Amino acid sequence: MKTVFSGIQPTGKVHLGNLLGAINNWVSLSNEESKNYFCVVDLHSLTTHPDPSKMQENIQETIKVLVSSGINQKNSKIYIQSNVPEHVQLSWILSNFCQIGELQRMTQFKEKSDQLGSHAGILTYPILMAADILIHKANEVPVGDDQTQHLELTRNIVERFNNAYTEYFPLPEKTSGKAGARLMSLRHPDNKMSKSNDDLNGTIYFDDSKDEIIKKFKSSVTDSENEIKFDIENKKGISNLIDIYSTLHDMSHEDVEIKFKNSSYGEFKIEVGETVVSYLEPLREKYESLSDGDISSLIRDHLDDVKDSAKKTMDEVSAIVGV
Ligand code: AQP
Repeated sequence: MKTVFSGIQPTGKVHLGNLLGAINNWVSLSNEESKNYFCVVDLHSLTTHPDPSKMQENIQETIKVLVSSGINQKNSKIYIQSNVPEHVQLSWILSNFCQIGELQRMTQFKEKSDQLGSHAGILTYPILMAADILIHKANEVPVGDDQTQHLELTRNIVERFNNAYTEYFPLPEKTSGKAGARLMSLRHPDNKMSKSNDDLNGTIYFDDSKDEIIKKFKSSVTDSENEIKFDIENKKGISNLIDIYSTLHDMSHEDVEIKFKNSSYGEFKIEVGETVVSYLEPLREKYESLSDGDISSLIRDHLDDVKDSAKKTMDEVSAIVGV
């Protein structure tokens, strides 16, 4: 049976990119024959120096969204990274199988160190991510396209560790949804949609109201033509809208182009906005029905299994490396 791991940072409100690029895929996998670990990676989020007074609220809110999205909890564990210290222990061991040059070449390191200053946490973050995946010996990692490089690095670490000792860790594979793997900002379609975008109008948050969503789509940046055509090089804005619409209607880009052949950009933007409103509505209703008590008891219920799995790996790895 395959083991799946994926994580999300509690750095702010969950957005449409997180949902279509990652969480929807988690929901599908949770209905398959697999053992799944979905983790709120609070230790990762420290790399951006978040406000400590907001941390617990963000963690609760993120877990509530995961539950509301419909993850099947029969075979899935949802937990908080810092509750399982084995992640950090394993990260230290794995750091001995990773080159400094590799870390410096990571696109996210270059981008984030420009924004935040290049502290060691931003550099070594991908090693902690490798430990997140390997602490449960996961072989499948459903993440958005922005994580491709980090997954490759994890695979390099696995190969080096296994060559040095014994074939212990599986080689994890990345899986992404067909579309929606990289949603772009509605205002700045060169940049990915993100929790921490400066321009809040570029991001659709899970709890945006209907009016806010329609307004954001109406003011989305497109181009000076009026042809609804998927062209990621020359028409980034409209391609992003086609991607969102096609993902939510399970249609190909070509079928979306045909359907809206005679529509204006303005009409199409409203259609995409309404599609997103209908998609988010049940999620928000479920979210509002959950209490903080529901989330606390879920965390308690899931934690024992997670700790057992992490401890088993850490005991075995300790024996392999001789500590
Ligand atoms: N725009 C996106 N399109 C598709 N997938 C995305 N993901 C993030 N943004 C997009 C995927 O969501 C999962 C959780 O991401 P994360 O919160 O751990 O980290 P992130 O990639 O740094 O997300 P944000 O929202 O952009 O946060 P900030 O602003 O804090 O950096 C991952 O699988 C990611 O691929």
